[in-house]
Amino acid sequence: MTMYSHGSNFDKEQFQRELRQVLKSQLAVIEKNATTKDWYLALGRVLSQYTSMNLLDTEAFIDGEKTRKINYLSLEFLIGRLTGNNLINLGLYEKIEEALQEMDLALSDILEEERDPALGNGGLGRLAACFMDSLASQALPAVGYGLHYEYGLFKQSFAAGRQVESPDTWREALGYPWERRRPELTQTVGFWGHVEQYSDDRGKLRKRWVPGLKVEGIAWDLPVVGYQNEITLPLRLWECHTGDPFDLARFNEGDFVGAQYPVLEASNITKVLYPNDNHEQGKTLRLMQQYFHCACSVGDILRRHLALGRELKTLPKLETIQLNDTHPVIAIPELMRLLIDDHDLSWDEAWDICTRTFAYTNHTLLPEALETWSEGLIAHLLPRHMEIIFDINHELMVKVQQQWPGDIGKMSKLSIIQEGDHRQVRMANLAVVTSYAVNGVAALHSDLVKRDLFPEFDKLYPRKLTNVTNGVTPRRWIKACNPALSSIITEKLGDGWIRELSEIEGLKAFADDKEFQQAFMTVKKANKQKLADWVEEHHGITLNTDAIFDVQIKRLHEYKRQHLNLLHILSLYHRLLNEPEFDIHPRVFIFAAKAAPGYAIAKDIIYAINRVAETVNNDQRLNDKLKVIFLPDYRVSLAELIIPAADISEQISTAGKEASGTGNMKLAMNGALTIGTMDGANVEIREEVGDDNIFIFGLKVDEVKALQARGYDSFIYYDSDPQLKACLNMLQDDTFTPERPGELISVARNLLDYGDPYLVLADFSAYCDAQCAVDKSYRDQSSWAKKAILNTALTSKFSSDRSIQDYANNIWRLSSVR
Ligand code: 26Q
Repeated sequence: MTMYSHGSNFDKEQFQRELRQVLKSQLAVIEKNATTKDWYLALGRVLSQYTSMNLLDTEAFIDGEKTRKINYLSLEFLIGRLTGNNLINLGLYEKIEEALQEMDLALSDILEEERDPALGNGGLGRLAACFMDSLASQALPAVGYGLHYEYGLFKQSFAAGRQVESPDTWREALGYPWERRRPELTQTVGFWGHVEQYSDDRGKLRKRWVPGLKVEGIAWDLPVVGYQNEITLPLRLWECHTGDPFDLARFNEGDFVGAQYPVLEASNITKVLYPNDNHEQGKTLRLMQQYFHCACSVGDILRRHLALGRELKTLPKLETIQLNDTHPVIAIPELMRLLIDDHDLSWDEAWDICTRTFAYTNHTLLPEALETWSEGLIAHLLPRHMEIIFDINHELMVKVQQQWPGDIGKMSKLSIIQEGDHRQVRMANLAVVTSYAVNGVAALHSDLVKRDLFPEFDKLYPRKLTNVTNGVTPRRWIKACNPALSSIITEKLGDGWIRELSEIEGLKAFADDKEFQQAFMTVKKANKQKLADWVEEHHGITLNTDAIFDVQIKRLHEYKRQHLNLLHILSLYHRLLNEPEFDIHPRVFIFAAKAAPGYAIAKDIIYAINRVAETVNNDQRLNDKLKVIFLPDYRVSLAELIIPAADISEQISTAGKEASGTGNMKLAMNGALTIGTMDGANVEIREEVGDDNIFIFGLKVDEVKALQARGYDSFIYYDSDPQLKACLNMLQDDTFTPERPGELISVARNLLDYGDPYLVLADFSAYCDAQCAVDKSYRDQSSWAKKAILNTALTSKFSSDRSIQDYANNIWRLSSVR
């Protein structure tokens, strides 16, 4: 491998020369005029020269291997900043820090200049990024395939408390230093047009798709650097270029100007990431994105396979295509089309290959998030694919008939085509039918996938449905974001935990050790101070670091119930003002969340929290007992600042709604105690840390179901609980918006008149009790320290290295490259 592997052959003087050279020759900046930003760009470019070489070496090395390779297809990779992370993984952090110091430059300042590439919405995209880190760190052969959006997730700011969105230009004017254009990998992708039959040279009747428009997919590679192991995997992102509009003459003869519309539409394909999280909208451009992504990625996988002189029938043995939710499911008919139409395989041969190549991960049970596309739209945009989907469905219906003869209900429930006035294609059904493995993302979620979402498929395809519990990379989410914690862990245990997180269980032995408890709490306090300083500097609000830092950071969604948290804050406010005997340990409630721009009630909840914050934070009567802060523009780098500082992790979704959660894992590893429902991976976190070290409350999945079956009436709770009534009334009168009474009424209405779809009121009192237990518990600092240490010690299961091992053993059946 290259000389830049572990930093063992690092030549400081050479690095300094290269840095100065790049600054001058590539950025055209004279050293004495260089800004921190210039140094950041120069540093990124120098380092990415190292990783580019590692990338090519790894590529050649993997191609030579006879093992199966993983192709992780995802519309989102929420990678976060790369420079600091890559320095750690290259083993160069301290060396570069020192080399820069000699030049009077502070590495930490330089790292702050990097914009977060926000090529994802939230959990699903961040999971893909953690998985790439774990694949590389465990030297497993893999490629991540995604889209090169020009604009990532919108930037969020607040204007008078309301969310305002602005475009995210993550590549800035001078480009992103870590990406490399790979023009030799360009793919061609078709849209629209028609299917024609023809007879080939041997007189065989065949079909081919004649697209109305062709576009180009340009590859950009980002390096995914393995942890100090010389491996660098490609994250390959496709950018859409529209070529010559005259192609269209055939497509739409006569109407020259009108004929440009498809080109205009196509030229937007990779312009912007759709900002929806757990909600689909059925927009044509989104389907174009999905198909563009799949056509480029499947094209690249086949190109690699064939370039090595391999036969198509060995594809399933050598390549697995893991589908990150249904977003890339159109890859299935695309591969079928290529095998049948372009490579002249029979239907059965092609189907055999596809059903042994694809695997699908489900991330949601929410009905509004299950993707369906109108048949008409697919037939227009991708006519050949629609035919193939019908053919796949035909075979499925035959199989369903064999299993349940004469049962029309089963046919209509399992059909890929949802019948009705406007027929819809159910992407999850297509995924389940074709994939050789289907997994949920936490034990509870996977059970519900079997029990509630696909019980018939579970019967039809025994053992296909399985679980792989999510995980997060300890490199970014402990080592990089919490260096102080990392130091005290390494002092006790050595640094093996960074590679093998189960070693962190060794901390258990120090949970009762007063000295270690002190050290742990000192680290926590320092991290709180760091966050407080940042908040002071950027938002002018002073936080008391003796307070409990109580954190809810995640997308804003009704099912995640930020408004339950808000109601509890209102109850504290109300009681502190009205009950002389009532007292609490000071608490700082920290929120960060983006709402989808079209999600009105989510935006109203943000507004309500901001207005409450303003009133509460300025109410002198509270004696600093209560602070509420909503930090704008939640993103990976902000999470890296908040998580190490958290005492309490809010994981309070309605049971059965959060597939897994991954923030819950990051917070627990960093010594925050969870207050949460029996939902998603909370269930497994509780199993690991034990009941004494977590605050579980609220209705369980079966209780939620039973209550809804009985007929849920939120007014019953409102009328019978005076505390709750007072809180909801505060939202309806002018307590927080004196100049505009009733402005927060939509949140209360949602919970009362609109039926409270996520059972906030039903869980309110149990939640308040659990919060009371948190307050009591925090007053015993030594016992709290023990609980926090045990959270760090006992959550190693949630390393994404373990998730990837589960995939490798149970789904991909891989062995490590080395
Ligand atoms: C679909 C169609 C059209 C436009 C957008 C979308 C879309 C985009 C993103 C639908 C869903 C998402 C994201 C879903 C997501 O992040 N799910 C989360 O996945 C995590 C990783 O498995 C889990 O931990 C979370 O529980 C789950 O909510």
